[in-house]
Amino acid sequence: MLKIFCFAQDGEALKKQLSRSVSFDSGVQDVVNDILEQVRTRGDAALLEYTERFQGARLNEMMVSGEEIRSAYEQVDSGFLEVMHEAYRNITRFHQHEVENSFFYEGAGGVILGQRVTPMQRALLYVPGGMASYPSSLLMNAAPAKVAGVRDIVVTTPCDPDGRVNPHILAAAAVAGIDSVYKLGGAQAIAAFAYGTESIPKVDIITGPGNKYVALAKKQVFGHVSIDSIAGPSEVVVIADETANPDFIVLDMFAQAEHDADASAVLITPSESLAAAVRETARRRIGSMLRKDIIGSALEKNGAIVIVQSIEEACLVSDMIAPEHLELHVDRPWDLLPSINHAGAVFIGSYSCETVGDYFAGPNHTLPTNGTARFFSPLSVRDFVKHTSIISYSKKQLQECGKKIAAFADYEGLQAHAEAVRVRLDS
Ligand code: HSO
Ligand code: ZN
Repeated sequence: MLKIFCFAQDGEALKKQLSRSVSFDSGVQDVVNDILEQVRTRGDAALLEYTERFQGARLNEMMVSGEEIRSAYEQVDSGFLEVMHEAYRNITRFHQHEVENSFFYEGAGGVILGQRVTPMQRALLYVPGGMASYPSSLLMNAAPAKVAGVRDIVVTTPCDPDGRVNPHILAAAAVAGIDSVYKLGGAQAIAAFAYGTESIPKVDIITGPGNKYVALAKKQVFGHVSIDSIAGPSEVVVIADETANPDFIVLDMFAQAEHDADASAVLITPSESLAAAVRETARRRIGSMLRKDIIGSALEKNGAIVIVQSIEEACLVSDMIAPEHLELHVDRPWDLLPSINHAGAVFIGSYSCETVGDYFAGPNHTLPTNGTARFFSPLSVRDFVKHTSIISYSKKQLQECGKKIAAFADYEGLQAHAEAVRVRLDS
């Protein structure tokens, strides 16, 4: 199930094992384009037709009532509510550190320049249905939007054929203080909130994971609205030395693999004995896992143990992968940090397991996947704000530099630009 590769000798085979294509096939493209176009032009009517076709639900009301949210909150286990509240506080606190201030300063000649940071007004948080319907993702999407100051935060998640929504998701919405929850899913939901319909006001940003239809729809509406990054199958890399605990490593690899059969989990180590122990432990433990089929196929397709010559080489290999999650199970984990350039989140030491970050620690669990940690960042407050430049010149200040600015415009052959300055110099 977990193949062992030697980095120096099996480079090509390893590359093949770890290469992951995320292209959308043209069938999916056509379906999504059609849905986007229908909802854009026919609004609610198309939205409700698709909801009936894909979710099997005939909706009279697209929103979950306040009463349903309250009763879900009361119905779920109190221990679950407590841990969600505590996690939400941790996530909020982390995101408060990201808040960016507006700035103003005096430029040459006393002109005033600056940048205002203001929140987007309306955000949609998409929460998938089915196996990947995670209350934790709702909390992770809600906290940075709230901290950014977004006024209207709405959630949408597909309902079942009876029009019911997962109560754990509703309880998470209540924990995050969100009372607008829609029962819509799929590309049709993305279209409705990106373009607006008779009953759904357009939003400014759409975030949250979804299946390939949702992902492609988000990609297509980008520009019309803002979006977070497109989530691909998720991945973990573990760098470990001979001091590491094979049980910890195996369960962390399984934790990533149980998300879906396209997930990937890779151990990189200079220790051959650790490699053998991890492979053996994985073999022994997989039979007891509830999601053993998913874990087995993820590890078969996208799992690997890579033997390297040194921990330094392990960091290089990890940087080549640019993983979403990187765990450091080594004797002096902080020492490796300067050698890591590309990773969505780094988990320092063998007790900082990914599960802690997925649910509780505070940093966002929406992370760049599929090698995009080279240029993308975790979901943050920055995604929910925008920047406005401020420029203030007095008449005297313009007179001091107006001539050369007009000349600049002349060089570009833009007469009106030049005259717009000169008319003020003469006034
Ligand atoms: N590991 C996922 C997030 C998650 N895990 C949600 C459990 N629930 C992101 O890669
Ligand atoms: Zn997870």
